[in-house]
Amino acid sequence: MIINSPLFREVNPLYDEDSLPPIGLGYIASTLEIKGFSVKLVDSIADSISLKGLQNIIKKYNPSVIATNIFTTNYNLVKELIENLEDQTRKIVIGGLSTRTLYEKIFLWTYKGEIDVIFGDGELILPDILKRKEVQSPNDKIKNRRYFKIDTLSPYFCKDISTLPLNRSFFLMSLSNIL
Ligand code: B12
Repeated sequence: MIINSPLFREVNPLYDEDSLPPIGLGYIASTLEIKGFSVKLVDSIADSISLKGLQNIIKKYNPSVIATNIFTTNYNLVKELIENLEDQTRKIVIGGLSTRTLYEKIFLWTYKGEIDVIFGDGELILPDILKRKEVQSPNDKIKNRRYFKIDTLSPYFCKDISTLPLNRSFFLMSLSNIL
């Protein structure tokens, strides 16, 4: 399950900005799908899903892996979501540009299971991480926490985004399809 993380705890009726599709998460979902993984993209922003709503969706689908973005602005919400997961054996992957500065804090989350943090392009490394066949060593690690930096030297760096698959139907999912 790939999650565009919520910005608010509750549904905020005053938040009326148009949402744009999370294109980076779409690239990740598309590559995983092509590699044979069963993928669901849950967009908490487009579908105005509260933290509680998201917890219910996770419970319903019971995914073995949760991959979510994180922003400096919703760090505490994502931390709360992950730390309070009932099943703490799921693999968690956290990505997004702010992970470069947040990863050491994420390493300290009380979640009992594995957490991998990825800074930079996620679509090429994630399938290998899920198959446990990464060809790049973590840039940092402690116990069951690892941090990968995908920079221009990484084998997982996407040199030309135009050559990568993007299945836009991932963006059409609305709440009625999820619940
Ligand atoms: C376009 C854009 C938006 C658009 C569309 C966002 C969207 N839904 O995708 C809008 C205007 C809606 C937006 C909103 C916000 N944005 Co914005 N946005 C951008 C911008 C300009 C480009 C992002 C983009 O599309 N890149 C191209 C795609 C292909 O790459 P990508 O998204 O980075 O994703 C790749 C990697 O980062 C990585 N990755 C990303 N997420 C994940 C998750 C996992 C699990 C993994 C493994 C990897 C991974 O893999 C992806 C594929 O390679 C960036 C700045 C930038 N130059 O990148 C800021 C930026 C990402 N946004 C930022 C922020 C803060 C926000 C908001 C939280 C602001 C707010 N308070 O409302 C919201 C979040 C809304 C949301 N969750 O959708 C910050 C994030 C840094 C931070 N402070 O945490 C940035 C870096 C701008 C900045 N410098 O402040 N944003």
